[in-house]
Amino acid sequence: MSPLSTDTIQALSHVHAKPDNIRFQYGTAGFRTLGNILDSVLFRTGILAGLRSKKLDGQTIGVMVTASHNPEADNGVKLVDPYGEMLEASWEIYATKLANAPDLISALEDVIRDADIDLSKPSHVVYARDTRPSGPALVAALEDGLKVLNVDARDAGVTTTPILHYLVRAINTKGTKNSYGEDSEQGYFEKMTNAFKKLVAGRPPRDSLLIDCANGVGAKAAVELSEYLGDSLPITLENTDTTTPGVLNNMCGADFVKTTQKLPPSLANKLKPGQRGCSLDGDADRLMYFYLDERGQFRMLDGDKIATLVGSFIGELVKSAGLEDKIKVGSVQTAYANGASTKYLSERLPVRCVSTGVKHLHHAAENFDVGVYFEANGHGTVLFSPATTDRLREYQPSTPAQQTALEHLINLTLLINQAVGDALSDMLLVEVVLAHKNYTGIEWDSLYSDLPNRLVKVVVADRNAFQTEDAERRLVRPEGLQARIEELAHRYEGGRSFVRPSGTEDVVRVYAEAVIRTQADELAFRVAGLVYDTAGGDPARRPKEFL
Ligand code: NG1
Ligand code: ZN
Repeated sequence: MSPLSTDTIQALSHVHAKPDNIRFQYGTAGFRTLGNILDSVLFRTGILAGLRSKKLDGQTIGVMVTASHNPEADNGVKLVDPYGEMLEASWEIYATKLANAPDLISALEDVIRDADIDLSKPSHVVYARDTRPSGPALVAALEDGLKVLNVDARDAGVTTTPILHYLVRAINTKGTKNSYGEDSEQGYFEKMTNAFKKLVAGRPPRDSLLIDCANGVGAKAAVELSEYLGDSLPITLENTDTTTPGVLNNMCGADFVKTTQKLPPSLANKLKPGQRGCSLDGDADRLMYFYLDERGQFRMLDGDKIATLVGSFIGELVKSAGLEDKIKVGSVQTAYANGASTKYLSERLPVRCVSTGVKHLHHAAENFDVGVYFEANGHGTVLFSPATTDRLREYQPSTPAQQTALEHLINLTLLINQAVGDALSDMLLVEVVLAHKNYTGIEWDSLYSDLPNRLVKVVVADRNAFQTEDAERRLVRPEGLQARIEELAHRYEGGRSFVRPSGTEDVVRVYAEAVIRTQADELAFRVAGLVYDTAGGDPARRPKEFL
């Protein structure tokens, strides 16, 4: 085992000094906070990525520098494991430990010992960043970290989170039976658009889809995508400004649409009634659809609507292919899924509820032959198990109709980015289903009616005082609070409310839904008030709506 080059580490960790009095935490989305305090974290994450690759015998690890849908001044970093999945949970602890260590060298020695890492192994890392202004400096700090272990590193430049995940998986599966595709952006776009073109071949031409790119990196990817799509799907790109300071995710993008349940003002005179529109988030892994109805009212088609559309379509294809006894399609949601979507899906597929966070959804989806998972906020994908992919490849259909359905299923395995939720791939998937069903947004929306709902944030002294069970649907701490929430929820028709601490922000989130809009709002604010009071908030700062 070659020793650590402690002199280099000392020198560089001096350059990338850790700020005092800040505690960093590798959470569900990696490290995420203000971009201007992350320099030391990026340097240390570079070293960690090298160690992770050595631990995995030199397989390529991904590093993505992004703060997704968060404000432009924020930034973050997360590691991607070899098949494009999230970093293994036990390593999140190492990440946090290294980021906070006063003595980096001794912390590194601990990690190396604890994880039993052989430093003489090779290490490979591929990294990318979104369009945030703090990105270049943070990438430079990351590169210094990568130098410490002489990592063989590849800069994937400015690209989307899902493309980085795709690259990681493509690099690590190159030349194997499970080869995921060419390890380049071109490979990504060709794979996806070739499958899309086959899936929509012979369908009537679609009217133009308007894409809100959140003024982020999705704009760059969408421009490229449109070239590969040619006339197979007409698209119009909006909010593509990646250079004006302050515009990223500002009053636009998937998170704005989901949290405000409104059309981004910049699209007001652009989206025609009945036209399909969609919003990406700042790193293009979330997708929200919407349209304006005949009265000009905004109608949102969120992750739940996508899950129901896609889940039932794939279920039908499996049936048409004559494979329903061999391939079980299931769906995974979180407690944030609209109750109406859960009802709709449960009548068609097995549905599981898991804790918030992509890794929980992803793992649960792996337990189905085909697992459809989407968070209500528009992050999700579909996983085909390796056995299912083999089965599709080997299956001999007995009728032309079965043959057609089989080909569609195989093309879906190529269209869908199975490494991670991918707004562009999900968007093409939605477009395929709409083309097959000959649906506009209106028909899609009419499959079921969302229960009105409201999500509220509450700032409390210590969010760790809130502990949950049953996939976060019930609070076990603070004691007694759950019973009071239920007591409130029972007063409203279709009332449901739950409370959990956020994994990405220092807040507690309150969700409520009910049959009537005003009641959903009232329930949310009453529960929020309850949380605020129970958690000992300062009465002077108790938000007015809670009263
Ligand atoms: P937290 O902050 O733990 O609620 C948020 C989203 C998650 C997930 C993560 C990662 C909601 C209510 N929560 O988590 O769904 O996307 O961010 O980005 O949307
Ligand atoms: Zn994102």
